[in-house]
Amino acid sequence: MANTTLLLVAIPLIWLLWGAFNLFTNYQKASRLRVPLVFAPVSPDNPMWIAIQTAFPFVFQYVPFQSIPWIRYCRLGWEFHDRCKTHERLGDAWMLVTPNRNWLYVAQNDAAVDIFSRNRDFARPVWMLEMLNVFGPNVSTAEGPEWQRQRKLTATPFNDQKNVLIWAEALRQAEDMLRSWLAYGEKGVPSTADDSRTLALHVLAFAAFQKSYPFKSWMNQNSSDRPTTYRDSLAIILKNVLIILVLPVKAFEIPFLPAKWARVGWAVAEFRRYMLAQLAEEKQLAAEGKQGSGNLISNLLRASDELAQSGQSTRQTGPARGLKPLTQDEILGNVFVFNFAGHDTTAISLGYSMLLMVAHPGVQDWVAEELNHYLLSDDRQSWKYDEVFPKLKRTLAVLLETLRLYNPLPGIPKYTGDQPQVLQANGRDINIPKDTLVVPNLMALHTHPRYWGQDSLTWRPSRWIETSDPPTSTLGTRFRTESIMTPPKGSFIAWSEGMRNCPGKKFAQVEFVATMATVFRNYKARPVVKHGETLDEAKVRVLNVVKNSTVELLLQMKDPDSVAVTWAPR
Ligand code: HEM
Ligand SMILES: *[C@@H]1O[C@H](CO)[C@@H](O)[C@H](O)[C@H]1NC(C)=O
Ligand SMILES: *[C@@H]1O[C@H](CO)[C@@H](O)[C@H](O)[C@H]1NC(C)=O
Ligand SMILES: CC(=O)N[C@H]1CO[C@H](CO)[C@@H](O)[C@@H]1O
Repeated sequence: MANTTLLLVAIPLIWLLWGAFNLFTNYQKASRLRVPLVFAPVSPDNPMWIAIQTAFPFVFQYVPFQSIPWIRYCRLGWEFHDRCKTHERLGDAWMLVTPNRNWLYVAQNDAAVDIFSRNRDFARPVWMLEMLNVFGPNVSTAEGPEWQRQRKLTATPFNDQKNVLIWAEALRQAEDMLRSWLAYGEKGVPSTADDSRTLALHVLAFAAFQKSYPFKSWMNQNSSDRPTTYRDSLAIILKNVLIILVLPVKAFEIPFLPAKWARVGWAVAEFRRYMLAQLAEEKQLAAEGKQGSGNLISNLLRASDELAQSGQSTRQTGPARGLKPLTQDEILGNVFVFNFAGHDTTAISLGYSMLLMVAHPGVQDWVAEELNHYLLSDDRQSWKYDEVFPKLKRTLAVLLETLRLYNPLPGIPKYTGDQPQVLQANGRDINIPKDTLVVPNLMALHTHPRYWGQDSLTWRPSRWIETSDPPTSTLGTRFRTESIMTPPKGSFIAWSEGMRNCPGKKFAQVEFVATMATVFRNYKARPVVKHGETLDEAKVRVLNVVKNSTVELLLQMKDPDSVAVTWAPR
């Protein structure tokens, strides 16, 4: 008994001492950099700490993280709440000293560009993403030559022909979504953010497997049913992704689990089964010398086979010459990562943008002006991707502005690995030791008044549009001269920069613009006012719901369903 008590005291004590010792060692390393230092008792990437925060969020609701500097920076997603405050206080580069590793935060655009372009010096900290290997290795978790190979072999699904398909499917899904929204009438749509998720899921399912699902079908789901379609399994997997990533897959196969958990296991199994079946079918087609179905698996398989073969037989200079074809696990791993990387990011951008538009009717009018100028026919079939998409700049500006302030990823950390590096920031060379995280601070870069002016915290899509025309000119000529403004390089990094940027950037833009165009061309949205509330108060409330966000894996609103939205013809 006494022994147990002793152990109960000794273990945490040793753990604390060990932490304090490491913190001290890291402090000594950090002080050599001669940048301002900030201390944190736990590293923000400590898996145990992340698990505690996600499992017991209510405990942390009452901790005033913001007002206690000592723990402020341990909080998952502190970057979102901090914006550029710490950088304004401490300068363009400062270091977070933790018991685990030191993190150098940088908010200078040139330094950020430098970090992204030196992708060997500042590599992706793969251990943070290792969990993503549930379905096999993948382009996102690989590093070095292995990543290069995978990136080349997986580039095919992102060519411009695919965008035509994405455009058409997004238009179709958005039309369905709009129809279901109109049916709510004065009562208002209670699920704007959820519906945006469904839309993103369906567009992705179409891009991956050319399966088109009716928008409504998801709502009549019975939550204890076994998922039977690719879409359903994917939806369950994405909803429970954190837990799937943390637990081994076998954990879901234990008998007598609660239905909710068993369902996750079924979904994982079904998703794998579906992908394997597709793969077998594609291999069969390829063996018979037939054309592939054109879906994601077919693209990956054929890209890897063709490129690999052409590399072996003819000694030409193609980019993928002599590359080892993707293995089965790698194909599955990549399909999963594409779904994972492409779903929540797009869904979040759509959800936030929708509610921000609801809170800003002026922006709705401004976007509708453009839509009505360029989209003359009500028939969506006539909205051709290559004709229309490049013209809808105001609509695209809504996405850019949302990503500027509400970026789904809180940061894009890089890592010096086993070599020290020199980086120019704070007006001098900083010698960064090995084993240090170097983070271009996305939120700070996106909100710094130096790049975005005094109203940098205001959501104002028109800041992205520049025009050479005097304001007195007619709408027609004004639209012709409007173009998307290019911010200082490195000050907007929503899709990252350099070699390792996001391959799905155009995909996301096409999907977003198609959706917004469908929804806002002929209709206006406003919040349903609560009892005793004015419309202006309701708009402020919506804005507060948007601002009331946290980061779990990605940014999310705490309570998006508290906003009901009614749609009416304009
Ligand atoms: C608004 C939507 C999106 C945003 C903001 C976004 C952002 C990003 C960022 C910042 C990265 C780099 C992450 C890092 O270096 O740690 C990334 C990587 C990636 N994204 Fe996206 N993304 C979006 C949509 C998509 C879509 C639609 C797809 C696919 C359909 C996609 C597929 C990927 C993949 C595969 C990677 C890993 C690339 C590599 O490691 O070489 N993303 N994304
Ligand atoms: C869902 O399915 C279960 C069993 O299949 C059934 O008992 C239940 O009534 C269904 N619920 C709904 C809402 O259909
Ligand atoms: C944010 O949302 C949570 C969850 O709905 C709520 O409890 C909290 O009061 C909200 N905070 C603010 C500042 O509105
Ligand atoms: C974290 C990591 O690198 N995971 C896997 C990524 O892919 C490579 C090669 O395909 C594997 O060796 C890694 O285990």
